[in-house]
Amino acid sequence: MTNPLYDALFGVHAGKATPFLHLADGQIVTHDGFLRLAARIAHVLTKAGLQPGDRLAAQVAKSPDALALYAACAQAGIVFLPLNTAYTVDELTYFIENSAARTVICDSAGADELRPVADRLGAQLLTLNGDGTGSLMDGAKGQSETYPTVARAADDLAAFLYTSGTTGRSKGAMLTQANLLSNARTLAEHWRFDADDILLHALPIFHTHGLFVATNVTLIAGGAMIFLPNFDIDLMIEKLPLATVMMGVPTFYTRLLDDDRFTGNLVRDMRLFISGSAPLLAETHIQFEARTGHRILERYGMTETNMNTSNPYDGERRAGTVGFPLPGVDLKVCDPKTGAELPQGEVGVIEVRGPNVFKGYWQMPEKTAEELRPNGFFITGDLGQIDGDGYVHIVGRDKDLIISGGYNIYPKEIELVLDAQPGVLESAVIGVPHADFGETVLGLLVPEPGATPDTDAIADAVRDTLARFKHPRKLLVIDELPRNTMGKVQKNALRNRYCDLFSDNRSSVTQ
Ligand code: MCA
Ligand code: AMP
Repeated sequence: MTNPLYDALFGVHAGKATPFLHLADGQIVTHDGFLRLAARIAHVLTKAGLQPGDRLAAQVAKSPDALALYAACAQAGIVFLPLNTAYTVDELTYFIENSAARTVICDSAGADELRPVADRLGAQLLTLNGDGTGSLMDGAKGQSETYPTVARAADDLAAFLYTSGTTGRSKGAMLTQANLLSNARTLAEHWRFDADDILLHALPIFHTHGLFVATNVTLIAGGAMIFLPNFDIDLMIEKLPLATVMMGVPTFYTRLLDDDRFTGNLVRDMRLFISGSAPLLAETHIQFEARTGHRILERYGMTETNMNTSNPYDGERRAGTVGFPLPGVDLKVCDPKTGAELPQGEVGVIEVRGPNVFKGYWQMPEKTAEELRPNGFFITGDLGQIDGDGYVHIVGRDKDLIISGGYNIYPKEIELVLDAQPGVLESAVIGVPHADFGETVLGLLVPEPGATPDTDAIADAVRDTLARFKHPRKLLVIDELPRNTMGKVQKNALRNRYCDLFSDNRSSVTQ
């Protein structure tokens, strides 16, 4: 009996004293040391009563222990549910309840607030802090460093990642072992990863990009990572000369280009820079090449699908495009209304099919049916076009989504909070260009007749409910929302009206 994901990513490294994680302070965690750490954690989880197939929700700081928790879940057959560290208790409550997570792991600082929620929902609470303290690691101290890997089938669930929806309700995307493994294999081969690679890892590990793309690809190739807690420009400049590959969201690249210490000489030993999660401006691509001689390789993916397309490793990495469908991925551009495939060159909704495409949304068969066709094609909601050479261009979105610094924000979720505030008749939330984050959130409020909404009080209410990165950077009170003849709010008109609000002023980042 085997566990395909654990065996290929982790088990294969048993006994290897080679470096896996290079930490910011210079400490090294070897491949074998990492596996032993994961085994000890797996024992704690099993002794706590977790069974294969149970969900474990984790809102923890990025650390080797947090990554080992992922490996431990894979080894014990537990479904890993990583959560953004910015989520509020309100948001966490939904995820814990919806997933029926049996165990919740959080930072000690948040434990008092979360414990009543966990108790009410019948989940046990353990703590894990960024410095390796907390009840999870206390429990792991005396445990055996080997753990009998639980057998899993390729179609068994490995992880849930929540993705917000246009209705404002988050959906748990169910990812199987085969989804993660097939994509890791394809990407490692496509991007030529090997055991000599050292990936500079400054992304969070609660999303596909940092966890599955960066980490799984490095693991499957047997390489190492310079594992930084977050994106800190000074640390990036210090560590870049030691790396061979970097993965980042476009904000990483624009922030590096804004720093004079970032030069071609600094990255002379680098072999590859990869960008994704949000559109990389052609201008950034060009400036980056002029500064370093490297052409950034842009790829395109989603939580539900892992990675779908990539620019070529050897061929032309074309600025403003996301390259070609990956081997094994079918991609077509379809009429948004009929679903019929459109002729090459026309703009339509991108649909994808392949071993990378998820199993569906947890306990939401109707939502799954709306987006996943019976023939296996997933309707991405991204608008695209395929050029004469076969390169895929993302030209817009058929879904109401804002991407800020690589984080997805669904306006509906914020509008629901704004609409409920005193004096607000209705609201519209839009994304407007922002020099640092690509896009940022603008909230537009229409007052009830005779009312004057208190924008400070409204900002406080948003702060209590939603994660920081979703907060509107500005709230404006306007007379009315523009609507079309069907009564639908014309967000494009609003986006055009407010497009210059933040575009060239980095100091307007804060509210
Ligand atoms: C931080 N803040 C943000 C964001 N990040 N606000 C909006 N959007 C954000 N992305 C808040 C902070 O809480 C802070 O609030 C203020 O904005 C300024 O923070 P700053 O220090 O400038 O930000 P930072 O901490 O340096 O973070 C920026 C970042 C980070 C490095 C770009 O957001 C990041 O690591 N993004 C990567 C996200 C990612 O991994 N996405 C992949 C999703 P205050 O001023 O109140 O303190 S997976 C995916 O999309 C698919 C599958 C794919 O294709 O990969
Ligand atoms: P998520 O739901 O967090 O998985 O985000 C997926 C979305 O990010 C996609 O549907 C796209 O809209 C966007 N995205 C990811 N990579 C790219 C890219 N390279 N260019 C443009 N948009 C991207």
